[in-house]
Amino acid sequence: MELTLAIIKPDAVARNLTGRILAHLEEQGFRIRGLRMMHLSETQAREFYAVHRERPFYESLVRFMTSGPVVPVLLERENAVAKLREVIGATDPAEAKPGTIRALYAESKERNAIHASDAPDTARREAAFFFAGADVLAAGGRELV
Ligand code: 3AN
Repeated sequence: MELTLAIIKPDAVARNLTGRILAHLEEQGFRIRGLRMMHLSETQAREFYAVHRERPFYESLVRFMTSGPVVPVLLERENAVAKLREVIGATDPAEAKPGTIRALYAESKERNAIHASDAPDTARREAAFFFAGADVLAAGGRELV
């Protein structure tokens, strides 16, 4: 079993899609092992997306990710990292395969409903960014990092 991190982004939370997206993830075989709702500070958003700080969309991305509440979700499944990337679909909803979360719910490349860790080492770092200790109901109560 593997853990990965999803974040339901401000566009999807504002449009009342949180429950539908969580149900979609559960239907795809993920177990929810941690769940929060929070409003990211600018500092947190900048740190979380630091890998993109040289990209032209960085400032806009930080503004968007701090524009309203988000729902970080710790998910467990076999092959969770790769499977979640498949289930969310391409960054640009116009290119996302039919039936993926972004094809169903994303509005644009930026307002694209959900984040998912892109590799196992990123997943460990991103999961630890939001979840620690008693917040983690991972199988057998095992440590996250
Ligand atoms: P993904 O979320 O599919 O892993 P990344 O890591 O390339 O995509 O980008 C992180 C986030 O930055 C995206 N989820 C999206 O919100 C935003 N983003 C990426 N590319 C663009 C773009 N060309 N224009 C605006 N926002 C973008």
